[in-house]
Amino acid sequence: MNEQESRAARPAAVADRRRWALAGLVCTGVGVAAGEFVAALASPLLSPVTAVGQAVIDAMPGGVKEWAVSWFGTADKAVFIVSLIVVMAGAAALIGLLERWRRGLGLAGIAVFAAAGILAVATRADVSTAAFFAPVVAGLVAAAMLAWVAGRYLRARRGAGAPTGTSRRGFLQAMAVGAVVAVVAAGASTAFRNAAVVVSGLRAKVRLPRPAVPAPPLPAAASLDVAGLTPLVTAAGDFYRIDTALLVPAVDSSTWKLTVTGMVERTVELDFAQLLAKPLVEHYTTIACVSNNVGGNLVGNARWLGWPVRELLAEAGVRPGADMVLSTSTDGFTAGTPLQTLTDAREAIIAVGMNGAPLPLEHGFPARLIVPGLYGYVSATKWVTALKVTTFAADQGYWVPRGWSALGPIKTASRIDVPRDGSHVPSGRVTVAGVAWDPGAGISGVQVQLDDGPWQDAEPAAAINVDTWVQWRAVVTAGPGSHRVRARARNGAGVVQTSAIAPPAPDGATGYPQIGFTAG
Ligand SMILES: Nc1nc2c(c(=O)[nH]1)N[C@H]1C(S)=C(S)[C@@H](COP(=O)(O)O)O[C@H]1N2
Ligand SMILES: [Mo]
Repeated sequence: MNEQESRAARPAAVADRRRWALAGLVCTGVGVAAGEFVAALASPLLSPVTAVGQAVIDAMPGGVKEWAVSWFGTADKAVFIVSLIVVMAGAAALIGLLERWRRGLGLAGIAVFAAAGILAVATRADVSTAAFFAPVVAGLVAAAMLAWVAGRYLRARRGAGAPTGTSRRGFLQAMAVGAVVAVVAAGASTAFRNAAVVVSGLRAKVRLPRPAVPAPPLPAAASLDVAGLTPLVTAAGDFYRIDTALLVPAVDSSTWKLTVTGMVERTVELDFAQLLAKPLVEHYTTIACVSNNVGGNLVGNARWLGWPVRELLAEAGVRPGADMVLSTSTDGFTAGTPLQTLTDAREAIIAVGMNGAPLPLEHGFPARLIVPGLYGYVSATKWVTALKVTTFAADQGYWVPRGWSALGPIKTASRIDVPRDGSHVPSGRVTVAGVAWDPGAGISGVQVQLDDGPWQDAEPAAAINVDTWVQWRAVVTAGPGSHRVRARARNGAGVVQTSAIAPPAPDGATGYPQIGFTAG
């Protein structure tokens, strides 16, 4: 190498290093933005980057925090966030340089980044498991992009000596596109998360009124003491969630309105404060999803607080000829509910409370419908904003043109929770327990069958009311070996659930639930 070459090589090496640093920055940035976006979808109140920041703050010795406050005063948070971004950007550029130095080393750096994200997320309270995907997605996206960019760059350099002309332009274009993608994804997740934070703040301020008609206290005899049995009342955090919303709608309760239109004497409009001021009833109702398989867990029981739909419809004055109410959510979901189920004696309500708290965002804050006896897809509209009194001939709910039945009464069903399917238990007397439901009709009995033996009566617990599931238990005698247990419920009208096996579509699965276990 002569004088001239080495002088030319030095700036080329600097430019090369700069490019690798830029690649590290952009690839990591795209990964982090992708992770933020996934987190916003999965768990709107969780931001992995914020979690990392929070973890750093939590880990800081008190002295450092005081020093920061004394130096920066109320700007300490802003200073901290800027420092965090600078440090992260530095680390990201370093990742690019590491990759330049030794292929794979930058990828290892990304893995360290992702691991830090996972640790930070894990330290946050009440985080859904889905939130753990975010740092993983961030790491995979960043690593894939860096590997791709590095591969292309090296190939271009090998082909054309130093990357000049088209290959350099291509590289810069890729970096520009990556930067735009990162900014858009980060912006979208931030905007969405801010909305969720604002609405969560509104929700936290809601003071639910005392019910005009409280639910009677739970009968002590309604809960059986069997380990592994589904709790009588499902905690909001354990309640199944089904909806078509990609992002949990963040509905501002201060501007929310419910309007009643269609075949009515007068249009009625109700805001959240007016709804809370109505005489509210409290009622335990078990709701179920039509997609629930036999033995599945898309069913839950909660204490709902709300205003009877029949009262609202009476204010509007339903005109003759109507037979359906089409409810619409902010996200465009609709459900077609038979008018009669909203006007008869059952507690069909515009619910604002779930187990004593305002509805969680995921379950329809600020208001949703709950109609005892109907599958959710034809009745339980979350984030509900409009009721249109209409006819089945004129309108269809969201799932009907997609192949599901226009009418969706919940079918008599039972589930075996204990023993767990596939478990091993001591032989002899084996406790079998589960839940059974037929909202509207109630449950009058449950039977179980061990292998091909006779059906024997189980002991149902006391019912809360006809709209909720009941727990039940039985004792079977099982010798050593493998066994099968089936169950069947009898509803309040004396009708036993059908043994005919049917899939969920178009109007709900049927068949006896069955589990297998070994004894010995
Ligand atoms: N806005 C809206 N409401 C909806 C749905 C939906 O997709 N969007 N799904 C319905 C279905 S299919 C069911 S089973 C219930 C589930 O209510 P949960 O998520 O509170 O358990 O909500 C109903 N309400
Ligand atoms: Mo559903």
